[in-house]
Amino acid sequence: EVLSPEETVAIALGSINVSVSACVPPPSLPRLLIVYPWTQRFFDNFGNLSSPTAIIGNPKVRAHGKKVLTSFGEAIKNLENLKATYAKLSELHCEKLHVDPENFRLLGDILIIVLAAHFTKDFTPACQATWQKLVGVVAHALAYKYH
Ligand code: HEG
Repeated sequence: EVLSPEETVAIALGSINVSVSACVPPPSLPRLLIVYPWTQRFFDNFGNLSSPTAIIGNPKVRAHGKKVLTSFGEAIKNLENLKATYAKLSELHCEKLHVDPENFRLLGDILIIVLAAHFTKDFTPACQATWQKLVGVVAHALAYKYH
């Protein structure tokens, strides 16, 4: 899926009524690890992931979730040039981390759910539609260097 010029501008100007930084308080990475427990295997050096409480309280998970969201924020600033923006990260996730790109989609969907739970009725269907596209293009760009 491709973002229309209008959508690109809407995201870049922050005129859609949620922002990535605003969603840092309800984090999405712990949810990924809780809802899809097999994703925990990528983080086996992160310490205690033995229960939802442990995952939510784990400082390494928290720090990493922030890193991922910050990087996600980069996408919003570089919508015209996503493949180049994520080329290095795509290589890292493929060649070193061996993260199946399906997980990018799962994380994108989790992010949408977190946004919906947090912003409730402000997260309108139109707003969701734009975010679905955004997480789609990010997942696509991150999978670009896979072979
Ligand atoms: Mg990834 C490292 C971004 C999804 C597993 N991820 C990183 C890093 C960034 C990043 C910026 C740090 C790179 C570095 O240190 O140079 N990740 C990123 C984005 C997205 C994503 C933008 C999707 C939107 N990552 C993702 C998913 C998984 C995953 C779905 C696994 C289920 N990432 C992963 C692991 C590391 C990174 C295991 C290394 C963590 C570490 O050991 O510190």
